[in-house]
Amino acid sequence: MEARTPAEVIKDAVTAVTGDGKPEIPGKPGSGTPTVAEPTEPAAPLPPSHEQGQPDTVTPTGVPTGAAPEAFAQQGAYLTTAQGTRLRDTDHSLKAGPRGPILLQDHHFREKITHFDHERIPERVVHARGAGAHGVFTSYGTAAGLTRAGFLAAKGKETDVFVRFSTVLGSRGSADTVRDTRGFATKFYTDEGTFDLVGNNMPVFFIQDAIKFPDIIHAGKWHPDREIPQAQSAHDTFWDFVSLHTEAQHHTMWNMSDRGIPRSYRTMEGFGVHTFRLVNDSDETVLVKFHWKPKLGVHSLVWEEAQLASGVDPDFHRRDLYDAIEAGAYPEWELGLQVFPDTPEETFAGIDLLDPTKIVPEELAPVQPVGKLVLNRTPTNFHAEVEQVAFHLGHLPPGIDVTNDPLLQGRLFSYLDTQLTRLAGPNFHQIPINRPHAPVNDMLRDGFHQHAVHGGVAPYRPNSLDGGNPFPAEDGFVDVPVTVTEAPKVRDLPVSFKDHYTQVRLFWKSMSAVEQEHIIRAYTFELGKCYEQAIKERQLQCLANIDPVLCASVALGLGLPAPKPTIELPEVTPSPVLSQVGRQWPADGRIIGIVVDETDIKDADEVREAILAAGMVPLIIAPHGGKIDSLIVQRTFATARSIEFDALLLAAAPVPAPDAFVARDEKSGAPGTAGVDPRVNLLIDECWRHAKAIGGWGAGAQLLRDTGLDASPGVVVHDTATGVLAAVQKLMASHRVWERFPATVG
Ligand code: HDD
Repeated sequence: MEARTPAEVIKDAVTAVTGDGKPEIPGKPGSGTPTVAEPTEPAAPLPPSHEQGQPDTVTPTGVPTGAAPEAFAQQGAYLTTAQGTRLRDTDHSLKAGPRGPILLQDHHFREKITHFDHERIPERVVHARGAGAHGVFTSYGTAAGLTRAGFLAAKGKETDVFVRFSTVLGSRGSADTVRDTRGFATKFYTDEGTFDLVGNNMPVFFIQDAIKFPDIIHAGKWHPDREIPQAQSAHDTFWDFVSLHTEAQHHTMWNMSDRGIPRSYRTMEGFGVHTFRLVNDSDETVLVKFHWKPKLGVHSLVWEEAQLASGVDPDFHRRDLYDAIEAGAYPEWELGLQVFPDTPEETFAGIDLLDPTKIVPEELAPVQPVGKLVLNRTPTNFHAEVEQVAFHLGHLPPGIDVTNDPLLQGRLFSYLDTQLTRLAGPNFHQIPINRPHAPVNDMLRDGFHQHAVHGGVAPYRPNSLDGGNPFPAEDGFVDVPVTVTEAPKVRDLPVSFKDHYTQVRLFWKSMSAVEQEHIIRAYTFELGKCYEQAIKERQLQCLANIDPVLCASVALGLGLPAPKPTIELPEVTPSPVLSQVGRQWPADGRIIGIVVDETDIKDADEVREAILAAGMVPLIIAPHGGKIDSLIVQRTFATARSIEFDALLLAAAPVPAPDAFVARDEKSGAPGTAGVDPRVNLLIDECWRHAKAIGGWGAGAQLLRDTGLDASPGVVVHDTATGVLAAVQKLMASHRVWERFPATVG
């Protein structure tokens, strides 16, 4: 085929669309692009569709609200005002003549614009960026002896849930894959009242006392003068705070570890962080910590992937969650409990259970599974559900109570308080996503945005006018009568809270060599972004008190001397379960990219089917969109980027098309082969650097041989496509080809 210049190709393409190559005149027949006929008169008004009716007649979780059909969000087929008056025109404001000013009397214009002007609500003061989904929690019944909470006690009991995942520091529009803690907040709509488990993907917190929360958040968020950096802890005020408040060192180490950059919400653990108190039918109590264990295992991105994703696809985690649910690969977690005797000391194995900067290693107190969570439905309307969902640690059913953890105590105030501004008033519990699934008979009345039409005349107790209603319940919430020690009022914490380093060392010592290397690189990157020398030096001192190798390696990267520890480094017993390396996981829902081209689609369809049958997601990547034979192309070389794939298969070694808009830079994309499309070389290169399994057959296998990559660990060449897939699947069980580190960019 004769090569054409890009300008010629563009001209041809434009002519193909407009027919005559002339500029398009909107609405003028025959001038090029087809005009779309606007439907004006439906034969008969359409009944409200399922989606239209849903928000008002049932809660977003599917429970009827008892609302009359007149309360549907959208009714009929005709455009109306908010008052239901049908409209003829919504595209032109009412003017004094076609060239005149808009008239103040244009009530439709004013209603439309005023409502639009007020469409946004304040974003959350923290955890502003998030995504949510509906699901079901099924109890195993194994907690029956520990708690009277019905949703945990009864075996097989199903409870509707809504989960919201989030980052902490960034604004609503910030990127998903930044290095940060992730929120993991679950609303259980139990028959006995709503239970909110408002946790994170890390089991410890920065501070021990809630009174410091505004301070750590002011330090972690952007600098107040320029409002940068966005969604980053790599700046001076964050490191100033955590190096001065050394209780933050444990949480900071978790953030610098691979846990700070999860692969997906589906591959994160969740933790209730605090110790809670359970009470059973016999009024016996135990102390517990809540854990969510993902079915797919705990997996992370590598730092370069996280950075790429922030630009290539800032919605990376949100998209992954919704794509997985829509593909039927429902995310799953087991809820588990670490159970401790409820002793007056509130300690276990010498660990203060009220200190939210401490974990209890699972080797000392195993996590006992009590139920399963499956997320199986995406929201219908993001604002109505994900933005308006309101979590609160005080939403507790009978059988679950709080402890005196000073962070938890403060949170009990903050979550109710924040909704008053964010959701504009005290009636946020009536917003559909927040409506309990248990019958509500409170004595709360009136207030902004009151949706209920309360009957009766006596919202007080006791009363004789409303027949005594509502009545106190024998099986109501139990405030466990914990004895409060007689002690003077103080602004202080227990002495046991003063050890800020032992468990940080425990975490460091529990990491594999690869994970330790990632931690060193993360500290070096973040501190390298700070300007103040004094802050770097102070943080290095904290690292010296954790581990000399860690400190020396980061100091080397910063070009600063490594200080000596100021404390005696404690002996610690590592907790292997904290490491993400060395275990095998199911590959359900993982994504495999398959590179094909016109010449080599042999076997690609068969492999695609086999991937689907294994519960994974195949994505066909080709030089152009549309179809190649019967194979539907899902990504083109222009739209595919390696971050999306957990493994890469090559059915072909595509050469750049002669007329493609591809810079033919044969130096780029190493390791690669000259003559191969550079975007394919880049895919292979990134997948290799990020330690992903790579496989090829036919021309794909030859390409891997030509590059010499076939000798690398985790690169599979085979005669048959099915042979390649089987080997790649095996490799994916450990998530990454760990042997390929440390050659990888971390
Ligand atoms: Fe918080 C939101 C988790 C300490 C005050 N927090 C919020 C969310 C999560 C957490 C997941 C998002 C909820 C959602 O999706 O709507 N927060 C935690 C964890 C903590 C913690 C695991 C420590 C163990 N938080 C904490 C403290 C305070 C707050 C100590 C205040 C004293 N958190 C808030 C808040 C937010 C919030 C300001 C913002 C939006 C909201 O509550 O509803 O009230």
